[in-house]
Amino acid sequence: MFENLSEKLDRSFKILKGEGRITEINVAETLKDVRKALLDADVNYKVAKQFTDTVKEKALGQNVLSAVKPGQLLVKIVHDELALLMGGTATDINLKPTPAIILMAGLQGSGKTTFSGKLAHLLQTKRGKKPLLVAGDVYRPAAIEQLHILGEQIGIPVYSEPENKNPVAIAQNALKEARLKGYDLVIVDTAGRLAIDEQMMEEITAIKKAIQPGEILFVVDAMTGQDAVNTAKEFNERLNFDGVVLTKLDGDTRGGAALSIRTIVDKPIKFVGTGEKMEALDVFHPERMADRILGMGDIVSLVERAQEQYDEEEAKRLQKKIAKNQFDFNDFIGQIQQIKKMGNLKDLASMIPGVGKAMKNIDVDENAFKNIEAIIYSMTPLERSNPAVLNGSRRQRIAVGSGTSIQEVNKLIKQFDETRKMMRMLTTAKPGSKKLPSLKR
Ligand SMILES: Nc1nc2c(ncn2[C@@H]2O[C@H](COP(=O)(O)OP(=O)(O)O)[C@@H](O)[C@H]2O)c(=O)[nH]1
Ligand SMILES: [Mg+2]
Repeated sequence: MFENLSEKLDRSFKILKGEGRITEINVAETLKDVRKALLDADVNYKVAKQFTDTVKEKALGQNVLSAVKPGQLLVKIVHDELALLMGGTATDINLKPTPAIILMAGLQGSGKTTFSGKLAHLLQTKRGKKPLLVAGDVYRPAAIEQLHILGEQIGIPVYSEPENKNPVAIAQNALKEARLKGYDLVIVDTAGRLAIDEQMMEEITAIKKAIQPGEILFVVDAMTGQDAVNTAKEFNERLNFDGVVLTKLDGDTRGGAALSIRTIVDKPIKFVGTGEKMEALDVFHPERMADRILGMGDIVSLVERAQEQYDEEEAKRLQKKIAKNQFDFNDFIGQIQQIKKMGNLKDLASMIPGVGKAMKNIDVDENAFKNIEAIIYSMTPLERSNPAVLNGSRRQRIAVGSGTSIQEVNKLIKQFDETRKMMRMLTTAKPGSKKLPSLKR
């Protein structure tokens, strides 16, 4: 995400690196490149011009301190302006009154249904809400089904009336149901068309009027670039929505939409979707996004996401097992699942400063775990908890069962043994003791 833009910005700052002072001439040169980088990233041209004008003004007004190089100073100014452009600080959603009502709006395929599920999941797990999802897309039976499947996955009930073709009535009925059964949050998914049309606008306006949502979120596919900005504008004129959700930021997007939407419609971006999984949702932080665009890496998000998935109790339990040399294949597969839960590996790695660029041309094999998992799943419970029993004939059986080869099975077991040994040394050794292996960095 944003790789193109950060690379280009990086290059334009290089022009300034050797310079001792920010002058009208060298800043103009650099900013011309910055503006071009923004335009290439699909940022609206007016927004790009306004942006570089502001940066220039600020840069020239600064006394360059001797400790700070002009290039660094300009990066800082650009960073702060980028964050401002995207809204400055994070904006929360309105969860009042009870039940709070959130209405989704957006074109077909923008990710409304997926996001409805993700948001319900997030608010249930993080904010202790009791949500009810409402299937308001009545035109395609598959749409109702899709929401039911998501609801099941995350354990959240879905209200639908497959025979009813009136989304306004369905939304009202859902609200009654929520009041009756004590749900404190109602998330209404709606239908979208492929392009903006009058009937769709009237329908969603009618739903808005009937249920008076405290929060209307406009969902938009970040990959649609400039079009995203135009659609946002039209929806905003009709609905006066409260916030924007940018989906598919995990894709090959140039990211310009994130930079322009805020300025054009003057509504905050509140969430970003970064994958198809229900966990792939981030609260939008303008500051952090600016860091990321400029290649500083989004360490804070990374740490938060990792912490969320990592259970401390589990860690303690594992540590004990390791110390007693009881770490087995069950624990091993548990660890693999933890890593997988954290989402797309490349995406995670790209949040680490410096790694984003290095990873650009490397394909992280998401299937790397597939064979390992297949092998472990082909083991009997006894074998998983007592790897020592894995003799030749057992290994042969596992290879056949998992569709791998005996070599692969042997390799995995060998690696497992070595990892186990290493972990044990690391957890049981006292600092300074001879048992501690020297780790070369
Ligand atoms: N990669 C990726 N795919 C997404 C994301 N959000 C939604 N999708 C996919 O985009 C497609 C359309 O999403 P859907 O929720 O059905 O859109 P709707 O028509 O607006 O309800 C589905 O295949 C989703 O799995 C996202 O953040 N990242
Ligand atoms: Mg849908």
